[in-house]
Amino acid sequence: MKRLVYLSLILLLLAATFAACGRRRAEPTPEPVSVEAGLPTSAMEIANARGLTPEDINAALKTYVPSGKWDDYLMFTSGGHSGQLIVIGIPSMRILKNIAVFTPESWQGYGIGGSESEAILNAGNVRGRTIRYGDTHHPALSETGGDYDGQFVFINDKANARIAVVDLRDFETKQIVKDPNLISNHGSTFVTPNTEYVVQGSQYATPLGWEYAPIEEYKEKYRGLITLWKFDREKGRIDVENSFSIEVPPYWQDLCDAGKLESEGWAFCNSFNSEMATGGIEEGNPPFEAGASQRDTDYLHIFNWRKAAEVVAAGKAEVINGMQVIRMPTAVEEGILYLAPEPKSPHGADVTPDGKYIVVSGKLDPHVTVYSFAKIQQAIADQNWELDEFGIPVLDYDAVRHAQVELGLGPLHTVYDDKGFAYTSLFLDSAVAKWKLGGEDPEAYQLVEKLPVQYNIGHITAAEGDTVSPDGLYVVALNKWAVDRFAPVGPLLPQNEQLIDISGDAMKVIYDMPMGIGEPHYAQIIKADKIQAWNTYPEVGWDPVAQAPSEFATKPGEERIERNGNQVEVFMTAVRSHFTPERVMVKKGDHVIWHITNIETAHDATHGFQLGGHNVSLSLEPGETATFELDVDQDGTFTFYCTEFCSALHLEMAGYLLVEP
Ligand code: CUK
Ligand code: CUA
Repeated sequence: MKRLVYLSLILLLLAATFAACGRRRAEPTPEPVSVEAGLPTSAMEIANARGLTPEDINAALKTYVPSGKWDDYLMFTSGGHSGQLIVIGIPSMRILKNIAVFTPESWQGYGIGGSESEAILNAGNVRGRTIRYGDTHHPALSETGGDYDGQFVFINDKANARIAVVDLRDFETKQIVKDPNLISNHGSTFVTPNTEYVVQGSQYATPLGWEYAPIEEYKEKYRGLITLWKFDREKGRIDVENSFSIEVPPYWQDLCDAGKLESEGWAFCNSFNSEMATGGIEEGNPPFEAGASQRDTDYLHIFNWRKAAEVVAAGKAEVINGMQVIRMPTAVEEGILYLAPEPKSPHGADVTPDGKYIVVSGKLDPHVTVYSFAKIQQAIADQNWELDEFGIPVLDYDAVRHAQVELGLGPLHTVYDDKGFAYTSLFLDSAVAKWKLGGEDPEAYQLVEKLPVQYNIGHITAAEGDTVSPDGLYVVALNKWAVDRFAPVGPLLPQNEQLIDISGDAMKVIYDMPMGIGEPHYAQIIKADKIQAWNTYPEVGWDPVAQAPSEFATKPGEERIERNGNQVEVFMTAVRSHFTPERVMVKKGDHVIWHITNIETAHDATHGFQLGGHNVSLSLEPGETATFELDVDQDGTFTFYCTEFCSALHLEMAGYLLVEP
């Protein structure tokens, strides 16, 4: 508290001095009160020398986290087409970790050279083809009672319709699942309020299982799917067998959100090609951008996922490519699927914290449209609908639309704070719009303020923003263009993540953070103290892939090399500053299974392992046992060494792999 008073005092002093400077330079600096002499003056000197304005100083004081102090929040941001997931501290905006998900990563030894984590990536291969890239869009933190619980985070790969599970005990990817009926997804991932399901929506329609069908058969054969991946929290894995999909029309579904509180049990997805345009600019057809924007409205998809789960349990789903799929007629008959018109080319669908309203933004409409869940339920009860050409009830627009607010050009995504305000990204305006949620009174929904951002904001995210109780304080603008914001680094520019202080009456940008790792789409921000990550693995000899003791754990003194025919098994330990054994002798043609246990128990005593010429890289965190397999098909003399500078004798932590001809 004392510190705060002290800081605000400096701030006030500086602000006052600056204001004074602007007018008349000669004015004397105000006498510092109960502050160690000299400090404000030297801070002033620094500020002057660096040309900082009072606003800059304000921003710096709000975001500076001194050495040894921790951030209040962690943001999990998608790495876009880097295929990764990035952890950033807030308010410092420092990158804490780049979690390897769909792409191999050398530092973490993820997905490389016959390792166990390579098997995780291989589970995401597509029809036998090795896939080593991804396009991550929407991270979703696991929830309990509609609140982030800090246990897991899920993320999708849009390019290949895959979902990954990351365990927040060690911040490592544990599982990748591939939807057998989709080749791309987008409205993913979103969790139901107790993480019963991880929701995945499709985007570009294809025949189920992406088998060939002429594009002329688009309406008959092409489909979208909403997949509900069942999550087994105990095992920390998606339970594919108990997962299922709901077949939907080929309307190009977009973003989804799960209902909560009042609307728990339901989920909502946009769509943006209800025209069912099929492209073909090269043949004189309207291009997709025009063809998919002809109509004034598209469709909000409204699902009853609880009902859907019951229908699957009752055996009314059809198994397609090994996945349970509720076909459209069943979905209609059972009251699982409804549509509602929504303004032109919508993008975001975001449920309010109380679960009572769904906010939809039309990319080509300057308004956000607010739907009332109660009105949706009433329209369903009244059968106030018409059928679309697939026989799906389209609820009456006027009956379900609750309010509309004009915000500006290109509204995309909406997040919420704790004071009844919503924040919507405006892509074309390059701005964040803050507006008032009006509850039951449609007239009370009003635009409050617009803040320019740099530039072309896509998603926006808020502290604890997708929970039933957002925190306020911060939102982050995830901007697509950075043009003039940072020193030039060649034609490929980083994206710009801007931290915005929303604690006061007026929004303020207080930090620009270049994201030079990939394009962030969505991000979620969780209170840092909700995450109980391990410092070291629970016991020496731990298998992080199984999250259980490893059967290949090797104790000091039990290191050995066993030969069985041409199969050689190495049981190695790593400790500061040696591997045991240091010489591994094999013969050309051997198959080597190599286990290494880091027997350290000290916090941060990580060893790395790289073997020249063999595409092998491991990270061995304290307690970890890792395994890789190797076909030794070249004779020669090879070296391996520890890649973490773990001690003064780290360079000596090395060894030889000798392969006899
Ligand atoms: S999308 Cu990228 S800005 Cu995939 Cu959520 Cu809207
Ligand atoms: Cu172990 Cu360097």
